[in-house]
Amino acid sequence: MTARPKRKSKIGFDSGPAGGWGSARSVTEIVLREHVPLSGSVLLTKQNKADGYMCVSCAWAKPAKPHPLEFCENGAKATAWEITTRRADEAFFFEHTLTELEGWLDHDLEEQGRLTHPMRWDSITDKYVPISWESAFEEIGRDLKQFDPKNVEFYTSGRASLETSYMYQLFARIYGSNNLPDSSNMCHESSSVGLPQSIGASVGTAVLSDFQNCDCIFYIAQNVGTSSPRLLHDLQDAVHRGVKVVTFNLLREPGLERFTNPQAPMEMLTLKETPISSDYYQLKNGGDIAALFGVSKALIEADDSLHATHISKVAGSDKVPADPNSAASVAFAASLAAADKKHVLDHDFIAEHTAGFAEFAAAARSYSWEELEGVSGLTRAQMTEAARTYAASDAVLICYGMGLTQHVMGVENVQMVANLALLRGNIGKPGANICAVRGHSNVQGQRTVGITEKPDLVPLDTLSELYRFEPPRWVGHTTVDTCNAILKGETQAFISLGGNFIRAVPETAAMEEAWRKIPLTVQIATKLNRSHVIHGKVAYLLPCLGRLEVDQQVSGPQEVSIESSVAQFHGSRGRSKPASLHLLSEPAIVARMAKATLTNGTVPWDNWVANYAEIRNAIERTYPETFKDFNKRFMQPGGFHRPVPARERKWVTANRKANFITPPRLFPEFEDMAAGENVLNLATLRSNDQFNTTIYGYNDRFRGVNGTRQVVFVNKHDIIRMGFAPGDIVDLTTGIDPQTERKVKGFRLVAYDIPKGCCAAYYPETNPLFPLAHHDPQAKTPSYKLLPICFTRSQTEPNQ
Ligand SMILES: Nc1nc2c(c(=O)[nH]1)N[C@H]1C(S)=C(S)[C@@H](COP(=O)(O)OP(=O)(O)OC[C@H]3O[C@@H](n4cnc5c(=O)[nH]c(N)nc54)[C@H](O)[C@@H]3O)O[C@H]1N2
Ligand SMILES: Nc1nc2c(c(=O)[nH]1)N[C@H]1C(S)=C(S)[C@@H](COP(=O)(O)OP(=O)(O)OC[C@H]3O[C@@H](n4cnc5c(=O)[nH]c(N)nc54)[C@H](O)[C@@H]3O)O[C@H]1N2
Ligand SMILES: [Mo]
Repeated sequence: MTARPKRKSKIGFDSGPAGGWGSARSVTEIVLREHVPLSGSVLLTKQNKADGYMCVSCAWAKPAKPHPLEFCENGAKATAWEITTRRADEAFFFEHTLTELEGWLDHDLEEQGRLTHPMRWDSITDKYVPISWESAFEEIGRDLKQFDPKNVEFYTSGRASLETSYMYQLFARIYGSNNLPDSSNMCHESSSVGLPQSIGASVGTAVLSDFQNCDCIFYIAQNVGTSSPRLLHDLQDAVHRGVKVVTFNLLREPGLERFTNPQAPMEMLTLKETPISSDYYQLKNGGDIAALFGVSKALIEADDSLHATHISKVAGSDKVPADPNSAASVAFAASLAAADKKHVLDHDFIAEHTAGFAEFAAAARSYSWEELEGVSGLTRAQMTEAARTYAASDAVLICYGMGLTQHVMGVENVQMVANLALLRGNIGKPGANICAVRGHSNVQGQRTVGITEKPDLVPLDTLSELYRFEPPRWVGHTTVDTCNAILKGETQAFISLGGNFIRAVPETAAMEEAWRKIPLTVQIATKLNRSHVIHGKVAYLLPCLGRLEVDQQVSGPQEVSIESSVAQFHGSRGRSKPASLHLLSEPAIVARMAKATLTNGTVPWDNWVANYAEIRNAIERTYPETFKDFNKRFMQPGGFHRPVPARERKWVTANRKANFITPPRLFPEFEDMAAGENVLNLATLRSNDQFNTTIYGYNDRFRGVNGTRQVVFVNKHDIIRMGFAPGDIVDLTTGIDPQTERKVKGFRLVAYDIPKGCCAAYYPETNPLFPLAHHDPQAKTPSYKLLPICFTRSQTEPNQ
């Protein structure tokens, strides 16, 4: 391969609205660059349709009545990336040693195109060389039989279908392992741990129609324009109905400010923009507990004051005891008086459905406004204003994303969302629900069919009965536990169903070294990435069909299914010609690996692969309520809903109530913090030109960055205070746990609209900074949105 081109970086702030012509141009560019055949553009008309395929990008809902083109800029990019005509074939691997490929950037590895042939690493030449499928499975099975199942990891990235995921967890469990770490452990695990305690649901309660029934949306810590652009249509429609969108975000994300629908010709021609957020509260990262406490405090105190007014009225005095110190609270009190409100809180709902209110209200009252302002970065007036909007609405939908979950206090962040909802009964009624905006296209569904390290979330007795084996009952490894096991040298095999584990996890440097010592790594993948070029002592790279491709089996072309962010199941039928004749489908790979490994003969693996409807029948037998009439319903327009009891106000918690859960503090306490002026709190972000560790390109048009990702966004005052100038090149080091030096070099300082004390940079380039132990203690979700880091002048030029 010719030398990697040096990219020209340009940083400016000319970002237009989300969508619009910028979006159309960005799609065209990637379609041309990936040499997508014309049929590929036709393929896009089938995206997210009942008779088509479900996009491999994000997990946003697929409406029953789709738009003529139900795809977005980033969905189109993901499609182009998968159906590219580029190939990382045998010739490519013949040319390059893996040591050489280690020097390549993430983008350059994946840009080689689709993997075409099963490969095994050859230690003599240091290259991946072709191997037959038969030999690969035989050898992997032989090795797995030798290992202790407790030391084998079965990782899943959130793209694999329900069918594949069900088979994969069954394989792991019959083999004897509950080590089923998945990308969700790094993503919405804080929701999966926090929401069950609060409302007895492990997923959000929202349905798509809530966007049509709400009169206000609180939109917290999610970057809709980049991460789930189709959701912009739902927001836009809501805004057109007069719904207020109240946003809390570290950054002023263009997608949350204004949107031009790239699929509406008149909007494109007239450059008509829809403003999205009616109120935009830019807060510090890690400031959400304080901000939501502020909103709650304003609500609770306004309710207290109405109550006091009522009592004084009854007692003959008419004085309104509004706080004279705050114009916002006076205005809030006046608006309540004008509307002749007796209450701000929904006391009936609180009394009938909840527990823990008194403690929560006492905590909200006890925090001073100064404390809440200091931690959140918002003013009292802003928090009170948000409370007023909240109180004026009958049905509030609360959406949130990674800016809440990826924190040391991620579980508490999520529980604050539930607390806010419970104050006014904003859950389980039309328009009022919690919407956890999920990441990978089937990350939610994988959990539903048993991909979890927690055995109590799986119907083990049913599995045992159906397949006559004794499932392991011990608690398996999360992603963080898996990293610890790898670092300790305990892991004997790592099987990866998609993903790019060592790039996605924290502690990159130590993980890469430990990764090389794993006796066996098996990667099932579509594209080459760093978790493949750095590899175990014995390593296989097994290429699979993507979801967009025709999956031909004995009984004919197959469909698969997925679950969206709003707990709807959908069928998906591949349409595109497979990238290579040698590819196997994911179900086929899992089945053949299982057959080569297991002695238990009770699973009809071959029948399942011959006809995936049989796998769906098995899923239905395992989860009869959730998947009732699975095969009949999964291809219907709009899919079908999974029952979520909290949506019906049935609380499947220990006390059968929805619980207010009071966070013990507003902000995490960091031990061993570096002293000094040059410490800022880092949040890691996605650009508009990436899907996780897949880097499509080096532009982030929304943030005005072109040709580089090696940047750190900092408030201009902080840049100057630290003795730098915008454009200076800096090194970043981790500001906690100083015993281990963690550093990334050569980042350009970009003066940016971000609160003082905070900074932001792209993932995965900054993952070497994250200590493995820096995670939420309950959910073990890494704190990717909050890490103190230090800045020093660099001697290194940016490598992009
Ligand atoms: N194009 C594209 N789409 C994707 C992905 C992708 O990489 N690219 N990834 C997919 C996956 S797996 C996931 S999980 C989702 C991720 O989608 P998001 O949930 O949007 O996650 P991020 O892109 O990491 O950005 C989080 C947002 O939180 C804000 N933020 C950061 N820290 C804080 C904080 O402490 N408080 C508040 N209030 N805001 C904060 C950031 O400014 C940013 O706007 O997207 C999915 N979709
Ligand atoms: N610092 C920091 N780190 C983070 C995050 C962050 O915000 N900040 N976000 C975290 C989050 S939310 C997530 S979800 C994880 C993501 O972690 P992962 O899910 O492990 O990573 P991805 O980048 O999504 O995986 C990309 C690879 O998946 C493979 N692939 C793509 N499609 C298919 C397919 O159809 N089948 C198979 N078998 N393989 C396929 C390709 O080989 C591709 O290279 O990263 C986490 N890491
Ligand atoms: Mo994610």
